[in-house]
Amino acid sequence: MKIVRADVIVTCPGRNFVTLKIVTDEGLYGIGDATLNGRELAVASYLKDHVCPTLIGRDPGRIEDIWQYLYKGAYWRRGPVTMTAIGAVDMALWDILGKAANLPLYRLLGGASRDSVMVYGHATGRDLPEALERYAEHVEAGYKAIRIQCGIPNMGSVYGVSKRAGAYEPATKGAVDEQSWSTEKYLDFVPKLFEAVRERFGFDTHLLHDVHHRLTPIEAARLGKAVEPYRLFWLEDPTPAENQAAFRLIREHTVTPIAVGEVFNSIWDCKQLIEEQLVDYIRATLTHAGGITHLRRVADLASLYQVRTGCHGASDLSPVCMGAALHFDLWVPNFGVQEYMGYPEAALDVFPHAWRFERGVMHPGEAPGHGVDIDEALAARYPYDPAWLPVARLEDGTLWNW
Ligand code: GCO
Ligand code: MG
Repeated sequence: MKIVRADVIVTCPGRNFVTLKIVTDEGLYGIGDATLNGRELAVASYLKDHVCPTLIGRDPGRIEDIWQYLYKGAYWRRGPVTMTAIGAVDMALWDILGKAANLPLYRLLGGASRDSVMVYGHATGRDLPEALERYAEHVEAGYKAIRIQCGIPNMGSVYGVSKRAGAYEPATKGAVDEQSWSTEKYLDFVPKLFEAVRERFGFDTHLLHDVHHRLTPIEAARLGKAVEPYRLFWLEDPTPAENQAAFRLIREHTVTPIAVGEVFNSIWDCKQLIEEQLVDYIRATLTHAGGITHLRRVADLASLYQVRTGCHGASDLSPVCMGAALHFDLWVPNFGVQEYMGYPEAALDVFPHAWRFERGVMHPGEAPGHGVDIDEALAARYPYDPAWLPVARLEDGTLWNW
């Protein structure tokens, strides 16, 4: 079998997605997600201009060799744009392999390690009563794990909370959304939020929260310690993780479990965090961390240190990534949880999929490959629509971590 075409499809069915389609001389094709939120066209160009031409004529079954070729052959290693492009190629090649073998991807990886995949949903409110209402809806829908984010009193806007009611989407059209941040107000309020959740719903659901890189290590340590009575499943991205050693400080002070890594793109970003057991869950996912071939290496390293996976699954990762991730999750021995935010209706139509959600768990389905396709005619009806991720500033105007 030979690769005869590789096309990049950019579409905006409710939000922007970049998809790579690799076609073989035998008519089989595979697709991969190449969406890097807010920087979509950089990856589209990287693929179109620098990767697709080099794929033509190759044997799509040589997945490892193609991965190494794209990683080492670029000379310029790692980085989100390169690794997202490699991730898309890798996902598409595994899809082709599954179709050629007539097997669902999870079976190629080694078969199911569990019956279904536990996912966590987002309960988000502009204030405490609204956040608790959303939490109640998730409990009703059968979620076993729920992330809570809430507007902070006297703070204009905060990560994870939409200004309007309805689904949260960080990227905005037109001007960049500039949000303001006060660590003091946040740290004062957030323990009360968790207390209210446990008071109303007890301890039957796993409770998660995303700090979104906003605290310094010692502030994160203080928060982790303060919220220990509420027994969080995880506290996510409590501080930026470029400096992996910074997490030692958090670990010295608290037993609240820590999840990190949605912005990571390679094993090198989390090597120290894993080897020193500074985190409990690794959030890297297929699209941004080099596909199945690479994420499998990350998960295997993590398993040596009892670190579990918690793949990023925001709606800016396409339904293609969701499908492939569910196969990965069904197989990976050291699975923790999978994020699932849901998708706009139009996106679900553009990407016909075998995966399904039922009462807090998901399954990738039994279709050969990863089980997600793209309706190209429909995709063409939703042209690219530029959108920006927000930035955050301290109340005095200093640029902060969004
Ligand atoms: C999460 C993430 C997302 C990111 C988004 C950026 O935990 O789901 O923090 O909401 O902000 O993926 O594009
Ligand atoms: Mg996050």
